[in-house]
Amino acid sequence: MRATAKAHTNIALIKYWGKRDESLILPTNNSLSVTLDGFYTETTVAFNEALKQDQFTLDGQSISGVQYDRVTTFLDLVRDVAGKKNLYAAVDSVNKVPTAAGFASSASGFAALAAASARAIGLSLTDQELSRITRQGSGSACRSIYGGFAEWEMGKRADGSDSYAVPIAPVDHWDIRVAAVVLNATKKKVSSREGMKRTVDTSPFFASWVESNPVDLNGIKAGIKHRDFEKVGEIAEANCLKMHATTLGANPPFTYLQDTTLTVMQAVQAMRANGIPAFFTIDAGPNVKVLYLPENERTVEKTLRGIPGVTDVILSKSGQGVTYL
Ligand code: 2P0
Repeated sequence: MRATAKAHTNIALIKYWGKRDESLILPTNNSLSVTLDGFYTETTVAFNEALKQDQFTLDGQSISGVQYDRVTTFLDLVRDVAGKKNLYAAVDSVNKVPTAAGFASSASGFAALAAASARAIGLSLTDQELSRITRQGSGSACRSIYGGFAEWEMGKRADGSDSYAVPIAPVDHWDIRVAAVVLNATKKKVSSREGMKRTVDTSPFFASWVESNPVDLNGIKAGIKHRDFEKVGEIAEANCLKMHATTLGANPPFTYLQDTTLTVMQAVQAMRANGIPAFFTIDAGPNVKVLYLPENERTVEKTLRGIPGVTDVILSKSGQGVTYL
């Protein structure tokens, strides 16, 4: 009745931006990511008949409120699948995702929680089944089940049974690197959940965002297959810019890009002009992630550290999928 799982966070190269069903967490487009070895969550789940409710500690602190509610709502789902309605759990999570780096810890967090809780309650799930359940904790988490590159297939069905991630290429297929650029920036005002919703509901650019997705997706999959870094980088950077463009058309309009974000974007493009292949991608926040190849690591790190407003640069390789400890 007890299991421990480790899951890494991931960075989307083709972004998930928009839901067609908010409670089941069903997206309006496929997305594709690379799992990162530098950032992870380890979670132990112990179901215990003596417990009257779930307990949740994160980095040794007892958690209540919205974060606790998201965990218990997710465990209800696992209990439901296992047919063990009133069996509560003690959940103990340790997060190795520095919040300053601007990665959503919800991806590694829900992937580790899903894997540990499913195993602890005695469910034996395929990766696809695990990914489908994980999706209902947090959308991007469903891609963290796999190492290397993974694609979340949006699915068509209203019940979400065909919406889960699948592996695209394992971690040893291609050694591409990601630098997380930490910026001197202000806290974001619009959460990704709220930002996504506002964009879907009000942005006239949203329809074209969805429409242009299959071309980006097919192009990047071909690029990954042939280890074509320029192609993958160009598509990832353009896809990220399209996502951010949708927010400017929302009502009320908003953007996650800050002045320091733009400075880093321009520095990355200047590196390219100087012959160093490097490309940026940005999630629902001000921080920038830079894609590069191992042979350029020193130059890329040095250049990024020299940009005004950059407070840290954290380098990562691509990482493994879920493991059990
Ligand atoms: C992604 N993001 O594909 C995109 C790119 C942000 C920008 O997934 O509501 O925390 O839990 O499904 O997964 C952030 O949203 O949202 C996200 P929910 P999530 O990585």
